[in-house]
Amino acid sequence: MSRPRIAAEVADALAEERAVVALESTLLAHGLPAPDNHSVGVTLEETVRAAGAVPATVAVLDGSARVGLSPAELERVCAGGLAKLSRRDLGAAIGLGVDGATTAASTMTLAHAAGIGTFGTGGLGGVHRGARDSWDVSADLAVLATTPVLVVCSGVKSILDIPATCEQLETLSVLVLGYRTDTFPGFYVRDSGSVVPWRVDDIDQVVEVVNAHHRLGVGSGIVLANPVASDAELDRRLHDRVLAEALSKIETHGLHGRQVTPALLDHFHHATDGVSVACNIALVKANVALAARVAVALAARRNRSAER
Ligand code: PSU
Ligand code: MN
Repeated sequence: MSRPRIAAEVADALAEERAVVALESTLLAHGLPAPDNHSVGVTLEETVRAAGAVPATVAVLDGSARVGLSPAELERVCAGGLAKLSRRDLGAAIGLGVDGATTAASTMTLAHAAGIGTFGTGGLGGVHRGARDSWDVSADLAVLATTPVLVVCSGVKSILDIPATCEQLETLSVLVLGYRTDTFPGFYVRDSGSVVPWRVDDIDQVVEVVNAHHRLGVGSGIVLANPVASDAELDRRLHDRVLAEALSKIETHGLHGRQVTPALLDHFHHATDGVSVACNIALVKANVALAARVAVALAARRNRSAER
């Protein structure tokens, strides 16, 4: 992979081994309604800075892979009309000179190419319900298998098949850590019912585990699963009812493939009167804040080891 174009501020921080956090653009361009998406994009960058790290929002603009955006570029990402780019799409978007928003898969790819090891986002893609017939499994999982990046997220949405997603993460050797939790978070809800293989309770433990994983050269990614705060979680009964409605709507309308997720999310937004959007925004901010604290602690550890 040719090196992406790295913003000067990000390049300086990397050269000085300071903390950098990668942020994705698909969650802004396709995961949140406008105009909230732009204010969320700005807030996420501010959240990273407030913790003492440098934000690097990733996107493809005019056929150039960017790691770190100017304010005008961030606005462009949120203005609509961008393609959704998974890792396989990067070459096409670059070769054809178009704009696109990066998913977790392509953000991890470009972050790793730039030398960034920490990424904060909302939720990962995973195994869809009915994947046994549709084969719909997000490339996020395959990329995590081969990209040694730490992803801080709130698990995967309950519109997916969460137990199957957890099985796949195990198959692909992706290390999953529950941050102060024993259960895998289900995005809008703290507890999906699936368990995490490992629990960590503070940043020092995260740093020890991340460094040990990378030193061994396992080569895969790490998921730090951070449940949404209790006061921002969707009410369980509301969640279960809206999910059931959404799933039956998909069935009645015979939707499949890439139509499924937007339709499910749209139903959540309307049927919860925007509460699901507020929940989404709360959890992504918390994940990005945690990612920044981890990145700062990892950088401090690197610098301490270098001094010895
Ligand atoms: N899950 C969310 N919000 C999102 C996404 C997933 O709760 O915005 C986005 C992320 O960019 C993720 C992508 O990487 O969707 C997965 O898409 P697919 O299933 O098409 O691989
Ligand atoms: Mn898919």
